[in-house]
Amino acid sequence: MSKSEVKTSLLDNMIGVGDMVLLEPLSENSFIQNLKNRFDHDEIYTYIGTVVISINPYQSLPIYTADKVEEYRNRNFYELNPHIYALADEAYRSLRDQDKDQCILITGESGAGKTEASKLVMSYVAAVCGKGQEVNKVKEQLLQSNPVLEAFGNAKTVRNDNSSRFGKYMDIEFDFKGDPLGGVISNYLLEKSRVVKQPRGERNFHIFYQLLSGASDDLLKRLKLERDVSKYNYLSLDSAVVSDLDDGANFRIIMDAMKTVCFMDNEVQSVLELVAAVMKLGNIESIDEIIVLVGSFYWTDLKEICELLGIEQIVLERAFSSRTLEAKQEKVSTTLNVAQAYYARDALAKNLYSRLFSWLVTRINESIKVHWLFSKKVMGVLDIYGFEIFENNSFEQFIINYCNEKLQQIFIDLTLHEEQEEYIREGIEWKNIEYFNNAVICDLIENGILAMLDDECLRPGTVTDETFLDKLNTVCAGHHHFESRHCTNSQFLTDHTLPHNCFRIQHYAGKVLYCVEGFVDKNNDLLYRDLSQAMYKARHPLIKLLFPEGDPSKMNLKRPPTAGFQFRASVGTLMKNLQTKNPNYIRCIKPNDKKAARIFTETLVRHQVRYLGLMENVRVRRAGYAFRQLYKPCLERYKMLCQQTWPHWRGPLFALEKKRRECLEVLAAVIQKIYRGWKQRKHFLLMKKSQVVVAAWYHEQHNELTTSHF
Ligand code: AOV
Ligand code: MG
Repeated sequence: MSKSEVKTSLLDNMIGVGDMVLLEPLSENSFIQNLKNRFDHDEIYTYIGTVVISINPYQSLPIYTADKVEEYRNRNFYELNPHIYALADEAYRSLRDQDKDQCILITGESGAGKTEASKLVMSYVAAVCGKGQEVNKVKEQLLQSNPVLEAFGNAKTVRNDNSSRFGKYMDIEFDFKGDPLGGVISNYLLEKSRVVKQPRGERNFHIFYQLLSGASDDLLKRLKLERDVSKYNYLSLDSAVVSDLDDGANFRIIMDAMKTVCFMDNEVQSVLELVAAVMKLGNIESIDEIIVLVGSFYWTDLKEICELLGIEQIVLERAFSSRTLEAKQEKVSTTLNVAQAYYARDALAKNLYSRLFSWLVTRINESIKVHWLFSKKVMGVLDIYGFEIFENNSFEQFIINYCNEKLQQIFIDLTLHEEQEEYIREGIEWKNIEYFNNAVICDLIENGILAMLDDECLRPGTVTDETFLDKLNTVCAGHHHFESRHCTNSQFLTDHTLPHNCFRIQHYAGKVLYCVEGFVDKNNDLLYRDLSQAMYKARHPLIKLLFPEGDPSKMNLKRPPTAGFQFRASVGTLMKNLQTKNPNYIRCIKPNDKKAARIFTETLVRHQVRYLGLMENVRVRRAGYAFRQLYKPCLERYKMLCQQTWPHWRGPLFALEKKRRECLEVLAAVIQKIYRGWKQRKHFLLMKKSQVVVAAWYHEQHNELTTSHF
């Protein structure tokens, strides 16, 4: 069969080309046209081999029904229309049947559909894996952890009405039969600055609005809250109502979800008390313009916070108005000025909320933990905050974009670099395909900027954002991906329009201008000891737990590692963890900047296709071998097809009809080849893309042989 015949048959019932590997001719334009053609027909998924490209439809499509789940269940990857379910099914089956730990890596910029994709994968796996009362309970808990964490960790941004403001990695653990046992969630740096201030057009975390809108009058009264959003300084007003979000209904969903995840009633109450306290903290204002004196705060809110948290009012008032410094074992108390008092108030609100968030993750983990130890298989699902460029970018965007660089690095490493290296190792003739390796940017951030920031933060003496930028200018001078007003590189022309307090990084996904204001402070992430001690003195059990460093007996504890250091370490651990698993990629693309259905902005998509390295991905895939398997399992599986490997062999299978027989004969020849080649090469590289297509086509026609039979 000729290649063109194969293609025609595949295209018969498919819009455009389902697998970019088969796209003829291949160019960036034809690639984008194919995506557009499919998107226009509501085909949002397209493959590059086993990588799934997913374009956000911004509308609910009828493609996630129970019937669809059944359609994709136990079917081979290339058999049906491209779908995220096919990837989920493949990953699940290879975990269950081949004992390979899997990870699902979902990438794409903010609003591209990562979080939705992660939920689709999880719900698909939950639908197809084992049943039974115990198993169903585990599944429910795993699934219901999502709405809880989204309520506390997501917010409306200009890019996405439900933007993840934290990174999440969830390991789902299965037993040998493939039934889920439980899981573990890791969270990465919550964007806590949002608690006290949001950019124009954005909101605080969902839970604040949900609570005010959905709580009963009685509950609000107990929490000493008023329903009116405008009463709270920390809650933005201009975008308090988001058209697609029903905060009230969502509040009830979250409360139910917390029950499913086994939060006790008193725990839920404690959590809501802390949320209320954070909201009210924003309302504490100094009535004295110059110096904060005890008793000079607006009284009601402070009093109510103290009642909610079980803190003596005088203790909190003192902590907001003075600071104890220790020098040479002597304690000196200084009075805070108004700016310092506001700073202390905001620092407390941010810390309270982010610690509450981490506690929620820990608490959920307790519920979904696997209690008994035996061999288990793991599927990890990674859903982080996507690459973002805002009008004003600060430390948070820097961290978020760094995380995205690392993920892009894994993709490059495994699909472009490692793939090509493997061919070379196997002694296969290979023409190298060029691609941009962002390792150089990861290095700039890790060993340049973050390392320098830590040096500054730990240095004695006066340290400011400006001294940090000065140092950066010296250390990063000449780096191709770094630029600031006082430091240019050979790639960019000197840009005198750059503000003095900024630096610019040429990321894999575009140039981002970061303002250094707040970098040192956010990296230090320190809370005045007076505040942590005040919190520790609270009678509220949860709040005491959240501020262990306030314990007077732990006064001499070393300072905690900086935020940058911790983030870098946890991302490093995550990357190592991911590399031990079999990766499955979902590359999410955002079709337009309007959050609107049916609009495909070509320039926007082209930009993403470029920086995601999708063209290089197709080229490597096309030139390479789509299927490979180690000799041993392959021989084991097919030894009965040929005389040399199977003593009971009784000749070719004449009873079969012609096409099927031909196919098996091809396989038999291949098995002979493997047998002869045994021990000469580590891997057996079996099929070029055209042959895989034959197999896939063959399946469609005869419902028989497909690539995954190998
Ligand atoms: P993100 O996770 O990639 O952004 P989301 O998964 O939150 O993006 O998607 C943004 C919005 O797009 C969702 O709230 C849905 O309204 C819509 N959407 C995404 N995928 C689908 C789909 N498959 N079907 C229907 N609607 C969809 V961020 O967390 O901001 O990086 O940080
Ligand atoms: Mg998200």
